[in-house]
Amino acid sequence: MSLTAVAVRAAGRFFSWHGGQPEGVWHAPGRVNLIGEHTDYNSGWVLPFALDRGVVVAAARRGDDMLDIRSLQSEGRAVVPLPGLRPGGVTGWAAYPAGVAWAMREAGLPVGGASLVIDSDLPQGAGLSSSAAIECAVAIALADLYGADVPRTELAALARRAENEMVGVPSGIMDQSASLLGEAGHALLLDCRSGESTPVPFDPVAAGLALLVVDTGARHALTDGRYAQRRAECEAAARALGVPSLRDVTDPARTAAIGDPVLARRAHHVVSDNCRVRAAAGLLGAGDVAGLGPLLHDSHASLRDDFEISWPQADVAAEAAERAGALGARMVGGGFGGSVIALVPADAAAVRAAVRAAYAGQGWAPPTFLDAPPSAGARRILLALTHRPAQDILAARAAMDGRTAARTGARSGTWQSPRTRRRSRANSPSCGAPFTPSPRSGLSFR
Ligand code: GAF
Repeated sequence: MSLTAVAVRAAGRFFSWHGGQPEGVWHAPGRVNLIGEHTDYNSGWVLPFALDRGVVVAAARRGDDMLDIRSLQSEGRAVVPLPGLRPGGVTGWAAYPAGVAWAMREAGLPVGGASLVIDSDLPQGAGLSSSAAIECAVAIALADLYGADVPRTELAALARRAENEMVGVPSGIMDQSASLLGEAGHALLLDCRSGESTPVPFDPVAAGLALLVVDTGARHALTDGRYAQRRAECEAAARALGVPSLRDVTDPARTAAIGDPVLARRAHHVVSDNCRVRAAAGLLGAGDVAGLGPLLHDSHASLRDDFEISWPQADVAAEAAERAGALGARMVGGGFGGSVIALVPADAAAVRAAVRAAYAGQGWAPPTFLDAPPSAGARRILLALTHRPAQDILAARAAMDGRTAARTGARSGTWQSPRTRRRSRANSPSCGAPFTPSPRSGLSFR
C-alpha cells in the first residue's frame, strides 16, 4: 500500500470516527538497522536508515485537554485526560501515543488535547520499529499542531522517554533517531553517547546491489522482558570491567577478563559490533557497498552465538540467502523474532527462491520479502484539509512528495536541552577502518 493510500485512508477514517476533518496528516517511517545491534543503550554507534513505509497520524487539536486516539491496526478507542497523566496511567497500544504527549508536556512543551487516527503500512512485530514510528508520527503531529519548535534530536529523546517510562521498555535512541533524522539515499551514523548524527551515502542500487528485507514471520515484542534482560547483562558486564558503559571498551579481546562467561559473551558482541559499525561507515564513505557483506555475516554470527538473540527462522534465512549469493545477511532489531536483511545482487530472484525453499524444507509458512530503499525521515504529508471532504484528499497527492522532508511548520517557542550541546568522544583506535564523520552542524527542526 502506498504512503498516499495510507494517508488518504487515515484522513477518511478520521472523518467518520471523529466527525470532522483532520488538520493534517503526518508520517514517520520504520527503520532498518544496517549494523550495530544492542549498541545504542551501551552508548555506542548504530547505522540505521529510514524505510519508505511507516505510520501515519491524521490529527486535529481539541478544545479540551483530552487525547482521543483510534488506530486502524488496534481494536478500541483510548480517551486519555492529559492533566494528571502518569506512567502506568495508560497501557497497551495507546501507551505509545499517550506517552509521547505526556513526555512532551513533562518537558514543558505547550501540548494540549488532540483527536488522532493512526494507520500503518508497516508489519507489526517485524523488527522494523513500528512502535517508534507511532511515537515519532505523534510527536511531530503534536509539535506541529501546537507550534512547539523542538529540535528533532530532542523529539527523538522525548519519544524514547515515552517508550521507556510509559510503555516500560528500556530501549535505546536508535529507532526514534532513524525515523526522525533519516534522509533518502543515506544511512545515519549515530553516536549514541554524544547524540551526533552523520548521514552516510547508502545506495545499493548504484552499486548493482539491493538490500532485501526478509520478514521471517516470527513475531517479536520488546515488552516480553528478554530485551530488558540483555540490557541488564550489558550493564553488569560494564561494571565487571570497571567502565561506565561498554562503549568505553574498544578491544573485543578485553571482554575475556569478565569472569562470568555469559556476561563476557554479551560484552564481546557489543564491543565487536561497535567496531563493525565504524568499519561499515568507513566502507560506505568510500563507496564500497559490497564490502558490507562480511560485516553483516559476522554481526549475525555474533548476535547468534554471543548475544544469543537470533531465532531459528533468522538463522535459516540468513544462511540460505548467503548460500544463494547474498554478500552477507543478518537479523535486525531487538531479536527473538522479526526480520533479516540480506545484501544481494540486483536480481534477487535466486536468493528469494533459496530462502523460500529453505523455509519449505522446515515446514514453515513462506516468509515475506520487502524492498528497503533508504528513505526520508518523518514529515507532514497533508496540509490542512478544512472545508474539503475526505474523498477529495486524493487531489492533495501533489503535496505528498516522499523524497523531500517538508518543514513541519514550527510556529513558536524554542526549547533546548543540554543534551543537544554534548560533544562526542574521540573514536577508538582499536576499531578497524575508523570513519571520521562530519556531523550535522546544527540541530534544527527540518
Ligand atoms: C530495539 C530498540 F528499540 C533499539 O533501541 C535497539 O536497542 C534495538 O532494539 C537493538 O539494536 O529496536
